[in-house]
Amino acid sequence: MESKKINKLVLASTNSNKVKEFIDIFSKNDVKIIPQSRFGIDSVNEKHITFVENAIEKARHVSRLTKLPTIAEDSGLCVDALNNNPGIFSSRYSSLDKKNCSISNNSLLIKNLHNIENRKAYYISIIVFINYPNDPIPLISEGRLYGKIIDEASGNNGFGYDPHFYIPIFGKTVASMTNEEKNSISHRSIAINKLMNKIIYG
Ligand code: ITT
Repeated sequence: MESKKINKLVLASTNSNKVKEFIDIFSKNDVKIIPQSRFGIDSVNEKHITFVENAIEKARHVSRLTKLPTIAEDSGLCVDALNNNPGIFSSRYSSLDKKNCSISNNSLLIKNLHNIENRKAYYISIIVFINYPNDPIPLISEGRLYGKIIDEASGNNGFGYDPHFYIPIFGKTVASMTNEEKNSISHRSIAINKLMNKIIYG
């Protein structure tokens, strides 16, 4: 099978925590990640109703401005008892105008789960790769991490919902994991590894 060598990729994301995880995970594949901030590009409105459409929109926006092949991710927390919410609204759960208010997002999540026994949830990451803005065949990959939501925050690592997201097989929250532990099981690393296979061998 013929394989393609890639050593750099532009990442359409303005979330510095996410960017760091992408840099770490891709470095294992010897790929350097160049975030959109390096080109002074602002974020685009996430106006769609699916993760995949939002991810494509982010990638197109950055590829249009950089004229380079680009990857983007739309991710979120899907909670069983909340009809898979916050889902695509994960970064704006407590306020539609503000992204990444982790403290208020987490308080709202715990409030909405008050007296609810079913705490099953998963993180989902959808990553797309496009060669150029109007690429009709984006490569798309998905990763999930299953766990449950706990009321009491625990751990100082990670970001977003990590202090309340408990992974039974690890016996701790994602925020209590080291970066290496999180990257060994995360939705993001699963999606990135699948995407790398598609880019290299697809
Ligand atoms: P970009 O669009 O610029 O990449 P963003 O943070 O807005 O940044 P998303 O729209 O994909 O990205 O929203 C993802 C949100 O889902 C994120 O802000 C967290 O609230 C949550 N989330 C996703 N992955 C997570 C993780 O690994 N740990 C904690 N929370 C996560």
